[in-house]
Amino acid sequence: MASVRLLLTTDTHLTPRYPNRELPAELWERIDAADVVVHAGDWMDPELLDGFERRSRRLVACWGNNDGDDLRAHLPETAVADVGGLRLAVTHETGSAAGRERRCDARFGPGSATPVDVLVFGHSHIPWDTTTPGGVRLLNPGSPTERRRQPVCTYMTAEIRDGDLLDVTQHALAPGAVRRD
Ligand SMILES: [Mn+2]
Repeated sequence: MASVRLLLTTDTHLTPRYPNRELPAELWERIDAADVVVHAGDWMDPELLDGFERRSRRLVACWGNNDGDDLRAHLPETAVADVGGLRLAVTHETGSAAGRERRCDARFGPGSATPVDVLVFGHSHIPWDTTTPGGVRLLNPGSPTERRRQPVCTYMTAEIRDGDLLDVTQHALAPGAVRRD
């Protein structure tokens, strides 16, 4: 059966405020290798979306609270797609960690208006991987450029085989791989 390689990222925060910041080469290599690329918003630089669209075989993406009108004109607040037999949603914000699973079940769980198997989100820059009581896998890949209080910058890969989400892996970027200023 077909397998689908996923690259998950969010909160790339490329902004003129940090003119030397760029997306780590390792992440571009993962984007090139993926069947489906997911970005959960806060791109900030519209040119980065152009780059993702050029280099991704398939892109599933949304805008974040720091994205301007140009990005919002090209992306939804929440994207939903069928990927490898799974229903996948991507949205930027899910609120605070407390109560996240309950809120995500209400929005995306069984019986909701938009039931999905997997929800990719961002905003906190804190990696997250849990499954709600309703069975929705919640994944925040963390930021590849702006780690804030986390020890390292991160992204995630996963694979869908026979309709199952497998091999969900959080990758730490080496400090030298990230130009942050
Ligand atoms: Mn944000």
